[in-house]
Amino acid sequence: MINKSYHDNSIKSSEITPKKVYLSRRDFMKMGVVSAAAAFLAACTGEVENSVSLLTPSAITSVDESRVKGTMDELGSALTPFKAVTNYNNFYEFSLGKEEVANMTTKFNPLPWSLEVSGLVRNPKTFGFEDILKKYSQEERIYRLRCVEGWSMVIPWLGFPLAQLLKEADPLSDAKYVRFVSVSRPEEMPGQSNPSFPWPYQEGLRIDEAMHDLTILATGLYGDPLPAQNGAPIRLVVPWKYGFKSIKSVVKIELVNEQPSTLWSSVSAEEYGFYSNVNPKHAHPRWSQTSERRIGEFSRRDTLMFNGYASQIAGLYQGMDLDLNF
Ligand SMILES: Nc1nc2c(c(=O)[nH]1)N[C@H]1C(S)=C(S)[C@@H](COP(=O)(O)O)O[C@H]1N2
Ligand SMILES: [Mo]
Repeated sequence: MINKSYHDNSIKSSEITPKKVYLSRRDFMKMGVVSAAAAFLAACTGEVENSVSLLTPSAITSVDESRVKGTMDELGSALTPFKAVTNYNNFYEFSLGKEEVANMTTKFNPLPWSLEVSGLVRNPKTFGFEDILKKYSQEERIYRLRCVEGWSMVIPWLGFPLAQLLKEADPLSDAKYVRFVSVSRPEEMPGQSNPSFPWPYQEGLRIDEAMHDLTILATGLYGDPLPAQNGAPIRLVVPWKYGFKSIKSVVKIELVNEQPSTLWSSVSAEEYGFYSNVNPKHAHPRWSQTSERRIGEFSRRDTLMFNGYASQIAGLYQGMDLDLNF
């Protein structure tokens, strides 16, 4: 039985002008300033200093947004305000209520953290989170995030290409897929007591998708360490796929030979396929995917094929029937 509230896009009245997401006219002016220089900056993925501090991620409640004032994604969209990015979250390990997740993370202390890279590789390794920050320099990536429910955000992540980690692990030739597993801490994550889900959260990518330069492991957003509600201390971000593929709080990355099972496919295979590429032409069985609500905007906008990243990733799916492989 599928509870209808799971990934349900029915618009609650509270969502139409969510209090925490509402932007004042002044904010709009601030975020929406179109300057050629800012557009150019956003089009590049700039290296930032490798100095992400090891603060307890959940302690961060605000950032200096002036640093990114006027910054846009490469399509000219403003960044979603920090407040919305960190107070409107899907993170079912904590709660099914998006506006409640942030407040449910008080018991979650991500550090110390270890990330295991194992399976069909020549160099299996378990990293401490600090090792990862030291080893891989963090760069800023401004990506659109499109939830399968029909809303989206533009988020300035800090992170590094997953490919760097995978190359170091040195996959064997029979490694065809990558399996990701989230942390299991029921004593810190109240939602993991919900028996409707096969915990821990799991995801998967084909190895060429995982090696693509757009695929990153994120360790921060808005220039600061990741808040707990966004998947502290390290999470996957795959911007051309529906948001649920971007698994949070990852503890294990395993190279495997067979297509891994995923949490959402095991809940409802006909609704949440393995690929889950953003595709306005492939409807969810219960709703259309042709448009989306950008958080902070008043009218809906068209959903773009592969979430606007088609020119960069379409080669991955040449010759594939995207309706069969949804
Ligand atoms: N472990 C885990 N990862 C997860 C989820 C989750 O519930 N648990 N939700 C997914 C969904 S549905 C979305 S839309 C994004 C939301 O990421 P954000 O809260 O950082 O915007 O995280 C994804 N990763
Ligand atoms: Mo989502």
